Amino acid sequence: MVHFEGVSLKSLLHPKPAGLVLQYGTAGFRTTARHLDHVMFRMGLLAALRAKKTMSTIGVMVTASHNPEEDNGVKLIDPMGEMVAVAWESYATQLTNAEQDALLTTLKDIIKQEAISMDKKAMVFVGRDTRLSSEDLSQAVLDGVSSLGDHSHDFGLVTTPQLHYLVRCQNTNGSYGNASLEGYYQKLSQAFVQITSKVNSPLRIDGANGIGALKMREMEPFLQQRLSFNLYNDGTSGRLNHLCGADYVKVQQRSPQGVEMVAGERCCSFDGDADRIVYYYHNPQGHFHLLDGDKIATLISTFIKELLTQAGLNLQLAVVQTAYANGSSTHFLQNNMKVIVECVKTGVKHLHHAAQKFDIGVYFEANGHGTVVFSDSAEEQIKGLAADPSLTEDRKSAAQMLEDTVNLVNQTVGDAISDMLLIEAVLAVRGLSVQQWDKIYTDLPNRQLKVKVADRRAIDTTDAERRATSPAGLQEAIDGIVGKYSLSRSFVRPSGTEDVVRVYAEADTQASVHRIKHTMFYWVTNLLRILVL
Ligand code: 16G
Ligand code: MG
Repeated sequence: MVHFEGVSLKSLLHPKPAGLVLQYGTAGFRTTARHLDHVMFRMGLLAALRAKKTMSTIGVMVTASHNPEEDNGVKLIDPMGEMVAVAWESYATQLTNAEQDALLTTLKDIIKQEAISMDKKAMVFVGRDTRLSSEDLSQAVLDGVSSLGDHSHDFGLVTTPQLHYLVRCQNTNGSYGNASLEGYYQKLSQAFVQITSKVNSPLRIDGANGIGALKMREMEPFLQQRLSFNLYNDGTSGRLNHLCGADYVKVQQRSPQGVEMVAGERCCSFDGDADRIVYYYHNPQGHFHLLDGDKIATLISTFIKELLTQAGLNLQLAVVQTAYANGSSTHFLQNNMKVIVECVKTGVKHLHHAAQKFDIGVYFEANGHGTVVFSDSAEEQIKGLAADPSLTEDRKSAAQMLEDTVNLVNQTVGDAISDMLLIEAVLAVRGLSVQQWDKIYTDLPNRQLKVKVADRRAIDTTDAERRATSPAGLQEAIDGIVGKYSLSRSFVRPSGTEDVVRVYAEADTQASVHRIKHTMFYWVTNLLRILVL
């Protein structure tokens, strides 16, 4: 029997500012930290309900990822370490927006609608990033869980993907790994050490002044000196995500502050919660070169495809991208690599689910968020082959390398640390320099732009956000603009995390991109202004 008095009483300590309305966005709630105390308490409640419903451990991560330090946010993690089921996002929004006196009724409605049995105790795992506000906010989550009489485990400072990993380990009784940070470090390090026979030249890591830097330091002893790296922006002095980190580097297309760039040497940047990574280097002339999620997906999928061929395994391999994927990458994957390429809407949950339809699905957003998912059958076949004593040496070593790759990947969600280790392993095994990797294909010049409009919801899109269905006339205008340039593409979509509209443009030259961007800006502001009048 549950007594809801605990909820009533404790919720008073985490009051909702009257009238405040928030929306569970692409990756959870994200806004200024000042507005989030009641949200966190209520997400503690919801996580406990979700845990009872699924009879599994659920995760709650307190972070606002690459947003500025003053923001914060919260993401719920489902039993297999995935983003929470979409159907529950609306419960999250309802519960968050219920005024103080309607909280219990809303909570009971969800319990009734989902027919949740309240008898058994639930378990919720909680983690947080390094933001100043995160400690108090994660305490509010813990209060929410305990007010229903349920249990929680506070992992404290962890990267987002570490918490996803911990949840999956817990719910699979250890078959995915040990549900501890040590288990995470051991699993990944062991796989990395097994794949790499030689050590690469030092890697420069920009930790975005966030949790990733801290966790790399923790992991260092486990890596047995097989990875040589220097950490910059490790949080000891600079501000989180300020002029550094994966998002800054990708959007600005320039190196972060605080990293000593040496021509030809590879660098990478994590984002604030270490679920994204991008690589880059300066050429001898000092020009910046970016290797984003598309380049990473190409490197990893090529590696896996070659190993599959060498091992004689017939498994279906696909790459999942979004509209932001550089046209050159899609062309290369489809025409040179001959792999299946799917395009889906922005947001990890969409990519993840699309990738799960294949034996092996490599998914990456151009912004550097991505991972590889292996079906149960693919994993079994790889393991079976690696253990087969009758194989030729060649096939055996490929099968074993595939098995190590499976172990090196955090399949629950994009993970900067795991991705970085996999990239470093591939570069070492294939003897590739960062320049050689970069030359696999040449990116088309591209730019992004954000536009503030009165109502971004005036834009509707279709075809994985590549075409606009409203406002009327916008798509026709875009077709007219891009028709004038070669290899050009452009689209507009409303952001799922900020109150802005995003414009993307690519073409054969920087000058064309520039012109498309400007004309797009004109049309977007013009059409949306007309709409809101
Ligand atoms: C969130 C998403 C990311 C997506 C971004 C788009 C997750 C875990 N994160 O950060 O995948 O690329 O939103 O933001 O799903 P936007 O809608 O503002 O462009
Ligand atoms: Mg992130």
